[in-house]
Amino acid sequence: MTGFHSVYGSSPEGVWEAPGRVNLIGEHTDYNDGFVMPLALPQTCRVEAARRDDGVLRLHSADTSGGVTELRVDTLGPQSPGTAGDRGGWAAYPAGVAWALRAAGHQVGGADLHFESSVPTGAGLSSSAALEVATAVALDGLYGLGLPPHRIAELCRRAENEFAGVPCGVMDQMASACCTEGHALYLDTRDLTRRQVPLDLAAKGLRLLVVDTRVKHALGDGAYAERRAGCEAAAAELGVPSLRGVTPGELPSALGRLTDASLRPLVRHVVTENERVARTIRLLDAGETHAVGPVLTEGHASLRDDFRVSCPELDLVVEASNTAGALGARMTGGGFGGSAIVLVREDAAESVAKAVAEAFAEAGHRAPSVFEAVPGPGARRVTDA
Ligand code: GAF
Repeated sequence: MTGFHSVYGSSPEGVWEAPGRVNLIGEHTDYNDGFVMPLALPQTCRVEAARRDDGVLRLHSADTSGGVTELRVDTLGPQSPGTAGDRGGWAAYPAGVAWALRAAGHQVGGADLHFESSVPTGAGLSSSAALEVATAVALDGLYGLGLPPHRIAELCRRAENEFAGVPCGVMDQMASACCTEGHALYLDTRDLTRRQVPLDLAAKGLRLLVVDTRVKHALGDGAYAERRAGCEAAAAELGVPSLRGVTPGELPSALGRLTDASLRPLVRHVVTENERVARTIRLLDAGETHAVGPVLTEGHASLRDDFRVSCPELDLVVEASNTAGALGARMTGGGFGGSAIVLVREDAAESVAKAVAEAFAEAGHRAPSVFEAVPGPGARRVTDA
């Protein structure tokens, strides 16, 4: 018996899946119209779903206690009390997606949805985006909307911003909806132009490790929003629509023009990070994947020292990995906890992972969880039932 059947007493019409992600490079650039390069993880949010004709949306997750959340789709709204739009709990994400689809004029009615996710939560691996995108592709399938993946991503981002109240950029939803197996997604977040970049690490004798520090992060808290507001204030003072409008060559003069000194490191990070994405794509196109390592480490230093979104555990992953012979490492995602990625030669993967675990034990930190990231596919229908 499927989870859906045991909750709702009937069979689902279909099963859909959407992955979590890690971002190779391009951090805190997406809300500055910049460049990012995420890849989809094998861990996914899976949803079994069936259409309902009475306008009722029922939501159930195997990963949380609390039973079934029941809502009417025609009463959903970011501000309506008593709906999931009260911003409490996981159900705000799928409910927000139903709201965003309807707000965009798509004919979406009721549904029964049962979720089960293998994407760790609070680990900076986009469990929320996976939940949103899984909901969107399921509703798209149930109601025959035929939306393209990038449109799914945009609507999911709207749900997260306006319904769940998290001021994120579009990277995570685009990664979950648009990534393809064996590739990183090189994305210009200003106009969503993108390219699938082959990333066959094994063929190069390399591995990409994900180290989840198990320090929980929450994007909803003030620090992410503060960084975003700082970037917007700097862009306004510099007279550009976003920090994307500042080129590396213009950086020194831009920094000099900012009257609020606390904004300078934010600008420096965003401008240099966009340049690191450009360098990374050049290296990957030239087949020099191993040379991406130092770019990752440089990006980490910028996130730690200029953007100030790292934490001691993430810094320790980077330091211990590099000391043990990794090619490079950096925090990935929003920061303030969560995960780091480590690029390593295959024959050093085990010793590097061991060195990180030992460094954590010595520092008195909880043991991290380490796994390998192999670029997986984006959101998809898995089966009819
Ligand atoms: C989080 C956000 F959701 C993304 O939009 C992005 O800003 C990222 O942090 C930082 O690059 O994952």
